[in-house]
Amino acid sequence: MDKAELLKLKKGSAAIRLEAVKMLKWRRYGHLGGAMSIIELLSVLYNKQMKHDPKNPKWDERDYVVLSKGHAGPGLYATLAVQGYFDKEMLYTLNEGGTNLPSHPDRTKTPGVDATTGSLGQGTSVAAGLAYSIRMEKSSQKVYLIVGDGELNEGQCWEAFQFIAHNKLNEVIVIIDWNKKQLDGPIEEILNPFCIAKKKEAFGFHVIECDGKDEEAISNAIDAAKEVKDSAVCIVMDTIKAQGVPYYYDRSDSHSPKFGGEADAALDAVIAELEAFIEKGEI
Ligand SMILES: Cc1ncc(C[n+]2csc(CCOP(=O)(O)OP(=O)(O)O)c2C)c(N)n1
Ligand SMILES: [Mg+2]
Repeated sequence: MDKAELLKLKKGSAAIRLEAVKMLKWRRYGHLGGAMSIIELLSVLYNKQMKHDPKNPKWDERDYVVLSKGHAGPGLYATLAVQGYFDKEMLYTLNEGGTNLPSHPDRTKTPGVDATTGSLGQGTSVAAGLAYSIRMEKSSQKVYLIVGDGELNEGQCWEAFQFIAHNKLNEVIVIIDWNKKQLDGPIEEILNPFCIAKKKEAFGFHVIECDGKDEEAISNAIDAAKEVKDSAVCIVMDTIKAQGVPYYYDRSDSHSPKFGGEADAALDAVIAELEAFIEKGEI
């Protein structure tokens, strides 16, 4: 990837993170940790890898994102606003009564949202069904299924994965956000999923591992996933919960903090840094 393209993707990540952090700080609470760990992925998907059209969200040939870890909705909303699916001002209705931006995505409310998610596990079956219909229609569309590592505790995920693998449904690229934490602690302590990559391999997937902090690595992993023709494919993406907001890296409330005081100061520092990078950042 050349430097100009990488800079575009990094500024794309910064623009999404900026809007998401500003929105969550304004709301005074929300799912920061899991939204932040997929920002680089969302930048790569919407700025480079996906076929989509913000002016025509229902375009027949679009690729689909299924955000199965639906609590990361604010990350997706910030992405869609930056892309122009709707005005950025709408971000400041997050979670309000009657909003089109409920905390978890709803396909009947938000332009650009193709799957209603939030009950963990269910998005994996939705994505399997979408991929199967793409296969039946002989379409070239793709489904990008984003699953949390804690979410893997849901048995439904493994039922859907088995279906995807059995049918060699590479129309869906399964992406696991391996941020090593779930709601109330490290995944290994709450309910250990053991080695996710080995487990996915045992389930019949071609597994690609990548650094989820690095846009180039993510994009290369997706390129490699698109080349897999004879089996299901899964990317295990190594990330940090609350990625890009270091104040939360070691805090136990990183999943869904309440803001104010010291936390606001930390968010303000991140906002200032992101704004400066977007304006005149180099790599
Ligand atoms: C079926 C179901 N059970 C419980 C919850 C509550 N819940 C929301 S997020 C979460 C933890 C998810 O962890 P992980 O998938 O690792 O998310 P991330 O670290 O990416 O935020 C839980 C238990 C839920 N949304 N759905
Ligand atoms: Mg997690």
